[in-house]
Amino acid sequence: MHCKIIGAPVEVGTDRIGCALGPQALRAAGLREALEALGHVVEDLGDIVPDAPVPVSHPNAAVRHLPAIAAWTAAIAEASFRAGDSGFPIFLGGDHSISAGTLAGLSRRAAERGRPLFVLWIDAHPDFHTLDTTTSGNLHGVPLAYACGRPGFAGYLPPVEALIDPKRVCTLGIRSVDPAEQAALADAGVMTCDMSAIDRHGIAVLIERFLERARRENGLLHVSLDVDFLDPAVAPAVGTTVPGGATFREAHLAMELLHESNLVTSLDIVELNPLLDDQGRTAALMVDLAGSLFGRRILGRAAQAA
Ligand SMILES: [Mn+2]
Repeated sequence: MHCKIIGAPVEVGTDRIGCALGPQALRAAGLREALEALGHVVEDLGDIVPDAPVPVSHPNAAVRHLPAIAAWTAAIAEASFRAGDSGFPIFLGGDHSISAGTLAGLSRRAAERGRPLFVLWIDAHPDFHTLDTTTSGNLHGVPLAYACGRPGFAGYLPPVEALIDPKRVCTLGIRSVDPAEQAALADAGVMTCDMSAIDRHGIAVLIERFLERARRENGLLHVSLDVDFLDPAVAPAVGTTVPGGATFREAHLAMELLHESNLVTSLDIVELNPLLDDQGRTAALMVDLAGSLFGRRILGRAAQAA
């Protein structure tokens, strides 16, 4: 695999500083080395630089940093479209607002290639607010709604050239949903696997169900991995901790299944806030999870029980 590492040091989608240090922390934790040790070719394309923001305001007075997010979204979408032509782009956040850009760029590329884009959104939150429904005003809560063409983004964020079909989206690990988002998710037909579903059925069954659909439609699959999917006890370096998250093994199993599927074509790693980390252990865990997604096994395949 030819991996392309692309940094998107965005933190204005949140209400605290730190996420802009995420790309450097993931690099320092050895992301490149981990992927190279698995036999992949790794190219680090550096960090995306946005154009200067253009002033714009929104009637929802809660909305924060809209001009900066619009500038970042345009720059990230362009970089994602370009990177999506070959190899496997890995986008390092940055807060989850970066995925407004990665989804827009990758869906445009998928449309050009004549393939449907599936999205596995691994997160404590669905990030399915619109500019009108957000009450926090933090725009890391809107990227999935934006890329799926929910109303109210036109004129504020760059137009999405190829909208993502929400029926090709699965949110996994959800445990904090606002009422407006819940209604919108149901209306849009997003497949939603909350923590309760993971407890009841096991994470493997849920993931396989979604992968089967992507396989049937010959889809490309983008994985957007938010640190807060994990339980804060194992991944403390995130500003939006929610108790009751995925365990270390559930997260690795998810990555192993995704690797085995051979369907994943791009990845976001988002919301790592190194200022909140405990001696770099969350950064190291995210690099380990990337290792599992790219083929690391506990034992060699031949040594495993069938
Ligand atoms: Mn998120």
